Amino acid sequence: MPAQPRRRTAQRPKTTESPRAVAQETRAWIGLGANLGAREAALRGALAGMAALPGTRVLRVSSLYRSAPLDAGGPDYLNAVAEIATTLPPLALLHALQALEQAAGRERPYRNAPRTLDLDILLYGELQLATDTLTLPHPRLHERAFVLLPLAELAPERVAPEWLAGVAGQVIERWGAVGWGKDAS
Ligand code: A4P
Ligand code: MG
Repeated sequence: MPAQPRRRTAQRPKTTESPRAVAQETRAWIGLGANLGAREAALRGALAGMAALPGTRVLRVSSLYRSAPLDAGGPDYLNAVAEIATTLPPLALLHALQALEQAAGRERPYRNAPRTLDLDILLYGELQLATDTLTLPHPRLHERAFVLLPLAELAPERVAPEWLAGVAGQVIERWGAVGWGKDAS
């Protein structure tokens, strides 16, 4: 019987790296608010801070909105929403956002106290979660014009028309662009 030609097995490309799982990016929407100090600068600083988080990109930012504090006291708020893509898991993202709040001088003397910076995770993909430290979607998302209007600019499919109708009585003013990223002058 004639000798069979030896079959060559395909060579794997040589690599010095070990195989690694590629972390999946999740789209998330972050609510930004400030009603103490240099409010616009704090929001711009927070956007830069988020863009510098590991595995995180700031994709889009809504307009700025100005409104009186809802269920709270103090000066008027400036609010906006940022759409991010991140490989950080939800709790790591929350802790990273809280570190940015601290760096902006956030103090928590009492609930809903005026603040130099508030960063809330409004939506983390489609995730639904209810733990002591993190609730997703954000539990008061649907009740607030200062969240729904900027969120509807970026992700109208995530904002039910009846929620918008429910906040139609809340006085809020579109204040302009945040002036961050390509919109910065
Ligand atoms: N927490 C649970 N779920 C989340 C989430 N999805 N994102 C926990 C962020 N945090 C979440 O938050 C208290 C705790 O909520 C955190 O420790 C976290 O484990 P906080 O920021 O420390 O305290 P807070 O600000 O008193 O609570 P929160 O939930 O941020 O307050 P709200 O309900 O957002 O209300 N009026 C206007 N016009 N604009 C505003 O931005 N903001 C508030 C604050 C009231 N009125 C306002 C505005
Ligand atoms: Mg908060």
